[in-house]
Amino acid sequence: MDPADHRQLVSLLAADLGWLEEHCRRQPAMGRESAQLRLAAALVRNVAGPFLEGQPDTPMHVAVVGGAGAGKSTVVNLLLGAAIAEANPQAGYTRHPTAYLPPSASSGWSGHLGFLGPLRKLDQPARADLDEDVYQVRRVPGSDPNPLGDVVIWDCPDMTTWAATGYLPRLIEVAALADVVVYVASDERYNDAVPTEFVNLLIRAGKAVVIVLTKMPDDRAAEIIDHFEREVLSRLPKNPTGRPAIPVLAVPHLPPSHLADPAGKSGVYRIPLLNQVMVLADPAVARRRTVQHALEYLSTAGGDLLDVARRDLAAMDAWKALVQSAREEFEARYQTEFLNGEGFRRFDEARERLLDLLELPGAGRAFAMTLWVLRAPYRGLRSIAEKALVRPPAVNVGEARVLDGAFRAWLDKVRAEAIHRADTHPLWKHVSTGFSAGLPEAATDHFQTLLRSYQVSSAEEIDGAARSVTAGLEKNPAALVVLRAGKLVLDVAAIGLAIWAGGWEWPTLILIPLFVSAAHQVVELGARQYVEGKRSALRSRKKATVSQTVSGPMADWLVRWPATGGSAYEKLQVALRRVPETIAHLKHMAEPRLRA
Ligand SMILES: Nc1nc2c(ncn2[C@@H]2O[C@H](COP(=O)(O)OP(=O)(O)OP(=O)(O)O)[C@@H](O)[C@H]2O)c(=O)[nH]1
Ligand SMILES: [Mg+2]
Repeated sequence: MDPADHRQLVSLLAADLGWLEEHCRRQPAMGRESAQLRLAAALVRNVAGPFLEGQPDTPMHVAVVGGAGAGKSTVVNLLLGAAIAEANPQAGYTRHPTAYLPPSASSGWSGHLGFLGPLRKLDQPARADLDEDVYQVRRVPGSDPNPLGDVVIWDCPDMTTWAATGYLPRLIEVAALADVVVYVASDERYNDAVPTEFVNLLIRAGKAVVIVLTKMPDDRAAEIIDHFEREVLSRLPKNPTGRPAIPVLAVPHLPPSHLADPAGKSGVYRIPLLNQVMVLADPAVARRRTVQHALEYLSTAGGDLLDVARRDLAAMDAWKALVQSAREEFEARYQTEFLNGEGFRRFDEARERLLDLLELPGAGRAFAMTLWVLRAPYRGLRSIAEKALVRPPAVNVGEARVLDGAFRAWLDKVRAEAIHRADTHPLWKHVSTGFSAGLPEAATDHFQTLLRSYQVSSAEEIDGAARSVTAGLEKNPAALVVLRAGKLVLDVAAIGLAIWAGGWEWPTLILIPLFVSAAHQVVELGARQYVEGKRSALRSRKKATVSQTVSGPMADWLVRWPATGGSAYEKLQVALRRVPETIAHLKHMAEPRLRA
């Protein structure tokens, strides 16, 4: 394994999760989700990273967590066997994590790149209430080795709210690192919702947990443990097989003299606690379990973690739907305002050409001319009738103007809707701000580019379609001969019919032009039908072309707009795609070592 590989993956994943957390924190009521993302990033930094880096399996990290004033620092003292951690009556006193190193504990475990994320190691001891993104390491004086062996015991700030600011991220950083979490709850507040949700999250994340209930009267310890198991533990996530069971211990309310002497007078509570922690912190298995559970959690909770983006994704879908519905209106407007009214004059010319083509060439020309002369009264009458009946063609405003107008309406619609929804989600805010900061100009530029290339191909398309009215026949002399012969037969039959009807009398002189004109009318009708078919095919084709080359790409451009230009939504999409991939990759890298 190339060390650069896993380092890169670890920092990429931690950064993506960190970015999602930051994004999540900017939205109201997402504290729980941001904490969850912080935990995931911290598992990557503090568990997966050091493991892939080949760090030794010890020291074991034991983190003591719980609600404000629950007795965490007191429990740390029990674990250390010395009253060293600052227990203070002011609830929420401990503000940053402190690592206590028993005399036997190894050092040098904090050098790993990215270790504890943003927390800086203090060089000098400081008071536990120093409220900064720091941690300190204190060596426990004396020479007695701790019964837990090579262990680091972490005293942590409390867990009272999901508001993802202040010291909660510091606590999460250390909880992620821990091989064993000791969760402390005082008798009066042991089912407080937020600390319970927190321990729930840690259990789901695969942490080995010991629960310590504190400060109850001695004689109620058993009853309170029982109650806790029934009311709280039973609602915590079911322990998947292979996971350690969750022991519950009681440390009743102790007199100050006992608090001051954890190894001696409080020994009766200290020993069971050490025993439980010792089982879970067995160096032969504990670290491997920590790593394995962390990776399992990351890969199974991947979907949950990305759930924080669900509102963003829903907003993106709504934006997409809006753009698409405005696009449909654009296309409908093009249809009614342009296509339906546009006659495509080139087709009228094409029809004339088609009729010309059907006339006899060469020697037949004289016959055709004679018929043309015979039809003169009919042409005269028809032109008078047409002038009287046919309305002048509707004024056609031109395709480009219709498209321009429809596009402006499209933009107006999405602008109005974005402003209307601006308060419902940051995406709408982003779009509505965009409308006064260059979005309409950029969109119009893009539209004009699409329109220009469409117009070039469109002129060619109309020409081609009009040409195709006669091109087929011109290239097919056999068919042309058949059609001309057909027309000749029709004309001759009309003359024959006129002579048959009128005999060799003077009315025949009227009947012949009449019948010849009627025959021509039939041919014209056929030609008209044929050309109309071509014309309406061109309309549908133009509609499809506008959709494919103008409105479709324009809609894509608008849909993508919020996720471009380095916006949050662009990063969001990258992170959503990359996080599951990177988790899978890291897991894959760790597996051979976990099996070894
Ligand atoms: N008398 C007595 N006081 C206790 C006992 N356990 C904790 N306390 C006191 O309760 C207060 C809070 O205990 P801590 O151990 O500081 O609690 P914590 O969880 O570390 O509190 P924060 O760090 O402020 O969140 C301190 O004044 C302790 O001395 C106990 O068993 N008996
Ligand atoms: Mg404390």
